[in-house]
Amino acid sequence: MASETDTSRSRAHTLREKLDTARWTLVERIREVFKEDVERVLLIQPPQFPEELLNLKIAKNKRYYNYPPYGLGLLCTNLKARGYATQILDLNFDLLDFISSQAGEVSHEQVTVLWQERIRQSIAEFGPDVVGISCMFTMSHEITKKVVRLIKGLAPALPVVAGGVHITNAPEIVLEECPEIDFVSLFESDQSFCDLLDFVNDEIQADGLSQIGTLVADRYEALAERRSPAPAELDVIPDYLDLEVSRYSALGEIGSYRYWLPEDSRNSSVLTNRGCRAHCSFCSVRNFNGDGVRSRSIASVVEEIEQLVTRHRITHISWLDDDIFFDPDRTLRLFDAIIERDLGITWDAMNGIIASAAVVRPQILEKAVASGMIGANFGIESGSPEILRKIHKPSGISHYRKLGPLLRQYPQVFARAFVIIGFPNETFGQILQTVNVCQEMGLDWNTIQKLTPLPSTEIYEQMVDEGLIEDKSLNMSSGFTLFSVRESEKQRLKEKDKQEDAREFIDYFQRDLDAVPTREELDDLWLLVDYKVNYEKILTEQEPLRLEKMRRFLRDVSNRMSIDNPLSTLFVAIVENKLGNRKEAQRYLTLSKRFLEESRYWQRRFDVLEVNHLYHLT
Ligand code: B12
Ligand code: SF4
Repeated sequence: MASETDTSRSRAHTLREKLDTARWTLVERIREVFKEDVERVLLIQPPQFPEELLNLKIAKNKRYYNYPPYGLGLLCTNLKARGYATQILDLNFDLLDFISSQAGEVSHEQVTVLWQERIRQSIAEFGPDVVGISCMFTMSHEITKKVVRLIKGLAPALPVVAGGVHITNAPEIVLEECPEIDFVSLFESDQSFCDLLDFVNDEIQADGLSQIGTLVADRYEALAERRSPAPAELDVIPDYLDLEVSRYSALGEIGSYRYWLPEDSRNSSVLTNRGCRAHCSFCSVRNFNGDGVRSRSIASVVEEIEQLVTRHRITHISWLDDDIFFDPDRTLRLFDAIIERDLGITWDAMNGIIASAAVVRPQILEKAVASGMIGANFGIESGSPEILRKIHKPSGISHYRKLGPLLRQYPQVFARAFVIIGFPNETFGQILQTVNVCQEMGLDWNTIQKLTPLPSTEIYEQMVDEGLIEDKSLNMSSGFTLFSVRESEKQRLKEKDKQEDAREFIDYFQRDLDAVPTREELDDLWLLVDYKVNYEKILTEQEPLRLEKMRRFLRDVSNRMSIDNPLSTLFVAIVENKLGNRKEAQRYLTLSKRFLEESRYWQRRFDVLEVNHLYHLT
């Protein structure tokens, strides 16, 4: 009679023969890491700002992002359906809650102690069999590593799985830099993560494993074939367990239109489509979600909104979609369904609507507004046809020319453009074309960003080939914008750190337009573009609703986002003056003068922008 060991050896042998090498390697590694069955799953959302860059004043102003962890909520629903007990630890929420609850100053040390303590507490009290950690942004890379190391320090044998967009985009870098992570979960993991745990518990066979990677003897091994959730599997509503969904927007931003919403607005987010029809070369969405767009049923979307309204008293939704206007007929049906339910919500689309999608069927915008749209970003990126072609933007200048007048029919909507400068080999002249197109479109605001080459994107490869960035690196120290600090704020901080950096500022558009700006020049160019597309137009604006929009937006910039900024405060004064609020105008004018006197950086820029005379206009 064969012994038990013989039987299991022969079973292993048969399995080994049936599986390809990669799958077998993963199976062995899973058996090595998971010593016990899994019942309890702890899911962690790390802080969404690099700890060392945390600006406590901005946190107190509730200006950091604070979204309920949608992806983890979906995982919870699916895990619970398969019988697992789950807990979500949202460290981002906990930290912002802590900071805002303290009357006085909070130190960075206190913040660190707090998140570490929360993890300790959860592990001790909940007793997880596995920890799942989410990492969406490249700028959360370092803090994610710290969180994982703490967990492994506390419980070395506790398996740790990391998932999310950044993990998927750079799995090898993540594992190399943080080998304490046992497995990376790739792509949309709605089912694949549950499958992994089911496999550990012998509920499914090895061929059910997918989208998972690990390090074996320092080598990256993965089952990297994508198994995106099927359409029916998208009709899932996130289970936020006991998270205080109704308090999230009171502690930070959800969407970016707080200034355009009632003060007591309670915001949350909803996802209706996965993926995007386009393939812009700088964007990592296609790598993560795969080709094309998959839509959820409208009934499921509306049910989710209804639950948010009734359970959490949510009044405003920020769509998480990358391509919210995909499939015009479905989009119209969705907006009609929202109108029919009469839920009294407003909504925003802050991820960059495809401009061509908005102009080819103007009825979509009409229904969007009727169903509650109060704010939207449009992905414009550049005003140079050549750059738009190179980056495969799905819209062109002709669409942008139509978009401006179309949006002016809905003055109640705060419309913004996303603009990028610093594409590889982009000249000053091409950036000037962007300035001209933005001025012509005349949207309420233009959000300008310097290009960030994200791992796994076409532009990243291109820049590696051209020797502009380092391969297999996050290029974090190369001066790219990995974090949503306003560019002028970054420059100001640099100046503060290093007095001699208050270098000359010049109007680059008066120089050789065929030249390509250096990275340093791009920092200054950012301010110049910002001034030309956002501030200049205010000087001639007379329309009261547009001025009101500027008033609210600039007050938000001056009081909550940027610190001691004489430009935004000067323009608040100008707008207040135009609206007849003389006292407020005076107050902001005095503030602006004081900030200007204190900063050599700004004095140089004011000279070149020729704005000093504006102090006499109000
Ligand atoms: C909504 C959104 C935002 C929102 C809110 C994000 C949030 N906290 O929920 C806000 C406005 C804050 C935002 C801001 C930014 N964003 Co954004 N954003 C998105 C967007 C459009 C959708 C994200 C989302 O909620 N998806 C829906 C949920 C269901 O998916 P998910 O969370 O990824 O979860 C799934 C999987 O990832 C996985 N998973 C997730 N966690 C875990 C954990 C475990 C254990 C496992 C197993 C699996 C798993 O399973 C889930 C179910 O499938 C994505 C694009 C995209 N399609 O991902 C860009 C995206 C994430 N953003 C991006 C960028 C660049 C930014 C900004 C830097 C923009 C800027 N320059 O200012 C800022 C940075 C914010 C900051 N912290 O400073 C890039 C990120 C690239 C990168 N590597 O960093 C993306 C990919 C878009 C792009 N153009 O490439 N963003
Ligand atoms: S349209 Fe937006 S989401 Fe789609 S690929 Fe381009 S940048 Fe990414």
